[in-house]
Amino acid sequence: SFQAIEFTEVDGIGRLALNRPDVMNALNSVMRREIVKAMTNLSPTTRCVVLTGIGRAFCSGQDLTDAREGIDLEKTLRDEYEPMLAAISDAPVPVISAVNGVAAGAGANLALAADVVIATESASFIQAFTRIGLMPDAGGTHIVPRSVGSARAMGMMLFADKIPASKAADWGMIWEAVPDAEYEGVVRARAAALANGPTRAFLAIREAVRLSGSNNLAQQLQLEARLQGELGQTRDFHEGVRAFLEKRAPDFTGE
Ligand code: T3D
Repeated sequence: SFQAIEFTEVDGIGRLALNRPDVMNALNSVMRREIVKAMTNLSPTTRCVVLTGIGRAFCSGQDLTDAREGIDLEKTLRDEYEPMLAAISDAPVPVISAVNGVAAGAGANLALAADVVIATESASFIQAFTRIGLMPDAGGTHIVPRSVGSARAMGMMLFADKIPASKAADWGMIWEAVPDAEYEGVVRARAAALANGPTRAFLAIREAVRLSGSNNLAQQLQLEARLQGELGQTRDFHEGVRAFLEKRAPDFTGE
């Protein structure tokens, strides 16, 4: 069992909850290692993971009580942050970040590493790094300019402004901001949709969308042909077509 996270699974939906609520779920070494451990030991029945926070915050970023003068930030990023981010962004199943409250510093960028981000309207995102004399890390300088453009990325990173969830959604940094009263239900429905969906198609979409940033159109068309060729051999594709023709809901199994 875990100290700094909680992991549970119900109906194919894994729930990875950051669990240091007294410090707004600040990231320490134990939490980073446990995220990797949970994500690399998913059971074969898990078909979607929801990454969220316990208490009033999603995650406040690096635990600043661990960040004393002389700390080797490069080593921490390479040895602990990179594997953590890879565990989320290259997960074998789709990952939803369910942002229940403030997501600051590396906590914001951890949330953004998921396939889809759903936030409650009272949540917010803060590229807090310059407040302590650092630049954004944890993948933020890659993902944020691609989703919101460089003008907004630069503004939020230089000024470390708090971006409310609804603005983050308007800007295309996240998928949706949901009124607090509806948030739990929306997260549950979206997670169920992914857990009961064509997993391999979801992972192919992730790969293609990610590579679109560096491929030209001809390369992307080749990639689509290859990935779609693979999906055309899957049980879920055959089931999807059969279900359509039989006018019933498909029963996707992820195979
Ligand atoms: O080290 C490396 O390897 C480099 C990597 C760096 C990556 C980074 O993430 S750098 C950025 C680090 N994060 C921050 O700078 C954010 C710090 N936190 C805040 O700005 C605020 O706490 C929040 C905006 C997140 C929330 O504000 P608020 O007013 O709602 O809550 P609060 O009162 O500030 O926090 C509640 C408690 O959590 C408080 O403790 P207390 O007073 O009740 O004993 C606070 O100290 C603690 N806390 C919040 N964030 C952190 C933290 N403790 C340790 N580390 C934190 N990051």
